[in-house]
Amino acid sequence: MAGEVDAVVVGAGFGGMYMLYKLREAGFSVQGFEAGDGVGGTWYWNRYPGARCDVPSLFYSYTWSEELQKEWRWTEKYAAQPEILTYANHVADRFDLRPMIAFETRVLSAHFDEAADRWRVTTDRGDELMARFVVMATGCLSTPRKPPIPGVDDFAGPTYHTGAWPHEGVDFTGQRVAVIGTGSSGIQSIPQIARQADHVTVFQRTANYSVPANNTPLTDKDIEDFWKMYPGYIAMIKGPGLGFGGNPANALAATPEERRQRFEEFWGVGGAGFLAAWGGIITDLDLNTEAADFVREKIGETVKDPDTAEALKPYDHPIGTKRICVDIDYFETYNRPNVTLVNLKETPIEAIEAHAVRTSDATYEADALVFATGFDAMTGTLLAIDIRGAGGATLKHAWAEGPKAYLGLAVAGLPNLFIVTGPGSPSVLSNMINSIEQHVEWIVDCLGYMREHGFTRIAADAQTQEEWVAHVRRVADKTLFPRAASWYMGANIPGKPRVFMPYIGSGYRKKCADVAAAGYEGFELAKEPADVHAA
Ligand code: N01
Repeated sequence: MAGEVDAVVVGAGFGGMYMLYKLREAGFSVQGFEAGDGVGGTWYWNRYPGARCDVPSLFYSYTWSEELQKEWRWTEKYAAQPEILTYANHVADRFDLRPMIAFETRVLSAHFDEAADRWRVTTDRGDELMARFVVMATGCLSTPRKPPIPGVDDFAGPTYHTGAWPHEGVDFTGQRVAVIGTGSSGIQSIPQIARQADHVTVFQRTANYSVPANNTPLTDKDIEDFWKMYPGYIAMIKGPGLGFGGNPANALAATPEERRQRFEEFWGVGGAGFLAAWGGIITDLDLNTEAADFVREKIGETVKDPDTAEALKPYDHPIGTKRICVDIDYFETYNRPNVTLVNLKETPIEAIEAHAVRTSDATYEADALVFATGFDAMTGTLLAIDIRGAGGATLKHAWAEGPKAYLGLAVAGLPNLFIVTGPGSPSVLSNMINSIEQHVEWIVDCLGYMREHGFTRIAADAQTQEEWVAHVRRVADKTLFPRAASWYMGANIPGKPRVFMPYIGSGYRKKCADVAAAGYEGFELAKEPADVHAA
């Protein structure tokens, strides 16, 4: 493919699909590229057993088409991956998005041609396309990562990564399976694998907090109730933007019994909402410790073997500072006779061998190996593309000390390039669908404004970007988040700069709207390559 379009959109997950739709509706010519052979992004790749949404599905749906909302019927409170992928396919068909997407095509580079104010985009299929704008809808968790364990490629049997699971599924019947990693993906898949396999050995480096999903089928009454509160929900998500944190005053004014009572109530409801039992869990260490103690108690009550229970209790980070997990029968699974927990804090993995995982004190034979070891989050996928902006400046260089993006939407030095839910925006600590919609709408409005006013170039101002990045850090530093070695901090990748990446302050949407209303304050706009002026 060659030629020119107004915009290239990279990725056909929920961000890319809506971006393509909105750009087409606004009259822009657009080409999408997607590495997979279908739409759905994270829900296309993460097909591991037990993969399921941890946001209630009624709220994990696009809101931009009320007809779509009304005609789609989720079957469970937390939909499983196949149902979410079916939804993504339904959207692609209903809105005729597929003709705009080149599937099984990976974007390799995007170089900005300053003389033409256009990007030259190339792919692994030899495409070379010119585009005024590039939108990276590449997802926050889309580069799966295998850890650099000695012998990692020496295993003789099949190996799988939860983030790139075979489409045809995996039958573990009769097998001894080793699972490395106990984040959300491990916690969701281990119970399912244990039901099928002969034996499962779980290699846990960091114990994790997990709350039962208490998943249920969705009833007509649930749907009716949803529609009753829908206007309020829409008003909330279109409002100024909620922050992440909250004030512990109410919790601290309550008695310990009252606090516990509320933890019980929220535990009973289930899901990540447990962290909202009291405002301030994520900012006040004493309150956080009470919540963490409560979860540790629950683990102790559930897991019968006391040593296993103790090993499963997280002590090394405040609750919520790593993504809280939502599970179905996770801790119960350790009561099965065919499941063994290996605590890597006591006996670290030394090597992977042809038929086993060897730790400092034992060798665990395995027929199959599952890596539930996460992603190079938020930056890995973008940095894998050779992105060169004005003056040949590379994204790699710009982000050498950690990701910097104004509002998480644009990077100084990379004109006319936008990121959907990039670092410095609420992204992974918000409902992703809501945040995607807000970014897509902001970007399309921006392109419309430029078209209307004859601008051909927009770039984030470097100083304004620095101030935003500092603000993002200051807000995070007021919470307990930086205390965890989490992927939010880049801590899961050796050598990755430790920067807290999502924005957790309040008023984010209002800030974006104010920036736009002021003629894109903090951005430089130009009509000709030579005519750059601050907005
Ligand atoms: O990945 P993770 P994930 N040796 O990075 C361990 C979203 N998601 O795929 O913590 C041994 O959280 C690592 O140990 P440690 C969600 O946002 C959502 O599970 O680094 N172990 C950890 O236990 C989530 O947060 C859903 O000490 C090693 C695990 O691997 C994000 O995706 C479902 C290791 C990685 O956990 C990522 O989740 C699934 C090593 N060398 C995912 N290296 C929903 O429910 C790493 N580990 C919607």
